[in-house]
Amino acid sequence: NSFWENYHDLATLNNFTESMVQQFPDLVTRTSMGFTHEGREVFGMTIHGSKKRQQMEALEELVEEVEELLEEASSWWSWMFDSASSSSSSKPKELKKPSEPKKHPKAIVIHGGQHAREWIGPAVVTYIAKELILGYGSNKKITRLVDQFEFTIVPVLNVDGYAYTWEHNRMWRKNRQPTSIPFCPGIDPNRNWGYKFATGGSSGNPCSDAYHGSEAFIAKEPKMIADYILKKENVVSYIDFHSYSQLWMTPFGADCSNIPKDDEDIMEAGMGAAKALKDVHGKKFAVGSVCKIIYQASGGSLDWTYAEGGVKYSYAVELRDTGRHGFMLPEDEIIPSSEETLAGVLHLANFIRKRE
Ligand code: 0X9
Ligand code: ZN
Repeated sequence: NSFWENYHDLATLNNFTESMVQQFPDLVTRTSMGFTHEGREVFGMTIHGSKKRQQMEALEELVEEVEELLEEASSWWSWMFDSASSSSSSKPKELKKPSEPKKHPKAIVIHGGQHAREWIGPAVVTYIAKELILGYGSNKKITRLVDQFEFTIVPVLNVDGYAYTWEHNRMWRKNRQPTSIPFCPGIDPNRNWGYKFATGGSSGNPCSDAYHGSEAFIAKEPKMIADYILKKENVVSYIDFHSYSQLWMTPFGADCSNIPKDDEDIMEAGMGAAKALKDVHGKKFAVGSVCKIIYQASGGSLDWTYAEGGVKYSYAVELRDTGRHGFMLPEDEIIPSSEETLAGVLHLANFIRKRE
């Protein structure tokens, strides 16, 4: 756990991903999400119950069936010799083939670091990955979820911005793509997604921290996640981790009068997650649509993932705190923040498992 006593630079987070893959090759694969403007590669970990374990389960099923069959055979045997009983005796069943591990499990996509200075996001997200990986096979609830869902976890999405906060300016938020104004680089990735792009709550001024970019999906970071989700087809949940404010947010951000048709389920799952989170260290997270509980923001991630990406349980979460330290959340809050957020995520996944 000492890894989560500090924040880490990009190289260290990439090493973390790599070492998870090396240590647990049956469970974790490294996924390349794509490349940024400055040429950095964005990595994810894809975590899914190992084929080995699923095959073991299939084998156990088979053994059970053989045992049943043997029992049946022995009753046939006695029927043949006792010859008195009724004619309705059943024929032995055909042996079913063991069920194959599912080829297209439902997927859950989670990332931190869309905004560069929000360091708690990547820290929490790596912690969640670690818990899913180490809990697999030892923790019953986690094992069940990791067998059922394929988790794709991307610690840092906006890697160029993140590197910039470590090397030049701790308070940098946007990516590092050039704009029409040479001394004002950077697009806000979370204003550049393609649903109701630039329709309010974003800026056309390249010098603004909420600059939406010259067109939708011109920023590499939202584009690579959107492409990944479209290609997967079976993503049931998406969580975009930000800080700060302690909010568990639902669609939409672009328009307060636009209510998702799945609002009831999305809210129920979100409130359950916030409750599970609060039960860990008592932190309160408000639940509601982006537009209603913080402000109008178009071109945000979860609007697109919900409306265009087909991801029913789409959320954006603002982690700790409520403003005392803001983006500079002290390192000794990484572990408690991670523990509570993990509880929220596990609740959400379990809700989806039971409901969908
Ligand atoms: O303004 C934002 O992009 C987010 N707040 S932050 O302080 N982390 O910058 C909230 C955005 C809400 N989420 C989406 N619209 N996806
Ligand atoms: Zn943010």
